[in-house]
Amino acid sequence: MQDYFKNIPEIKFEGENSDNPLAFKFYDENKTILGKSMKEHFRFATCYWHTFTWPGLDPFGGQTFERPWMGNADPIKMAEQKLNCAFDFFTKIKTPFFCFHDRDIAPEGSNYKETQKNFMHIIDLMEYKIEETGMKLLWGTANAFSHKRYMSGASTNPDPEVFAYKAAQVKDCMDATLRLGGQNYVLWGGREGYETILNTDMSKEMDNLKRFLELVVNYKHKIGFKGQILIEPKPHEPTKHQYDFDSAACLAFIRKAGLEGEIKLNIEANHATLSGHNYEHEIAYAIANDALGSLDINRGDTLIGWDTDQFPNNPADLIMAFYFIFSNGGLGNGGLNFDAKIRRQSIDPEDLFYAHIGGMDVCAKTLVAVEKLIDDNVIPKFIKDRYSDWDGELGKYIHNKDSSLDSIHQRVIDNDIDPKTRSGRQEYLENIINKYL
Ligand code: XUL
Ligand code: CO
Repeated sequence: MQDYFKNIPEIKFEGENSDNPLAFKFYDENKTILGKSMKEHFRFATCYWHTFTWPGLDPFGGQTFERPWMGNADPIKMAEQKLNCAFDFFTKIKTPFFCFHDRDIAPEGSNYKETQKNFMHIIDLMEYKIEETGMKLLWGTANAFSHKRYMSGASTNPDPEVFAYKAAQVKDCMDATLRLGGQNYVLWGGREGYETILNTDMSKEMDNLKRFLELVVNYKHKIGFKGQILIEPKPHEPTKHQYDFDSAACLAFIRKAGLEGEIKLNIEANHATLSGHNYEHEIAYAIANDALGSLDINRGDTLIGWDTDQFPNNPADLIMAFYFIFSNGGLGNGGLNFDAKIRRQSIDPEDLFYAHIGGMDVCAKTLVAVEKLIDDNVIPKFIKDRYSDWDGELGKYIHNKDSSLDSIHQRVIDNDIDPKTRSGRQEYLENIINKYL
């Protein structure tokens, strides 16, 4: 049953000079860096959907992967086999965590009751697997976007029955996440948006989405789930206008719903770039608003305008993102989930390992650079100095609650204030960053 990965050994750290493609060159899980082991810092997770469920389709072609659990046999048997192979993979690649959608792990039945039965059957087996292997669940989530019932939205559907169906799904998935010791619960609004305003009541949809989030938060407290509830920004794809566009849009929504402090963000690299930002912007924005929950790590392709979900492969893309995270207390309850898929031509079992090894090594390499960046204190000091006048008399005066637009106006005149321009030193700073890469 677990034969699919039988030719792959447990992946070990062999160091930079190793030529073994099935070994880590930089990710040494026990290496201490910035006061903690790499394993504790990253909290890597393998994702079930891209790694075990996605069959290799693209818009022009079907399945390219021939996994034993993707055959035509009994769907429950297939799900069981997938579970066994997934845990075999987890224990060999040694990501301490994994993540799943309800529909990744178990098939839909002919009605909701049967779907629930299928799901609970796999959750029972998964609970046993977790005990046996010591793997941990970083987060669970419900897939409320693939089935055609969700084509016009899930909690933002014009039909309340669709809202109710999603609510049922999320309740089961939150219960399962709690039972499996999951540390977070994620809501990605895959179809929470719209295609055309011609058929859309945006204010009603946003109101229903708000109601949905309230129900989730209330239920979290009811069942005593101590993990974080996270929403995952993405600007478009599948819908044209998604309500959870980017960190800023999500935070505005969370605040309007009065759920600040209750919901944080799961930020994904490729979603950031699709929204016209980069990963570090989205992360820094979340940190500045005390809303960083967890990260989906991957990369897009600058020549392709959709969510290619590739594995990260360049420390230059990650260094500032990691700098913000690790100089602000790290990932906490969150982790780094590889929401990334191998290319559809990478059809062999080894390819799944090469991808994860590469991703984990790139993160490790970047963290080593970030440690030096933090220790050398050149860039942090530059930024601090750049704003240091705010600690001076004028800066304090502006923030004094007794100051006003007209009193500041008076100061400009009285003190003959005439600001001198100062260089932002971008190229100088870019050269410094290059030193660490
Ligand atoms: C889709 C995406 C999802 C979420 C979980 O782009 O990122 O896989 O991470 O639903
Ligand atoms: Co994601």
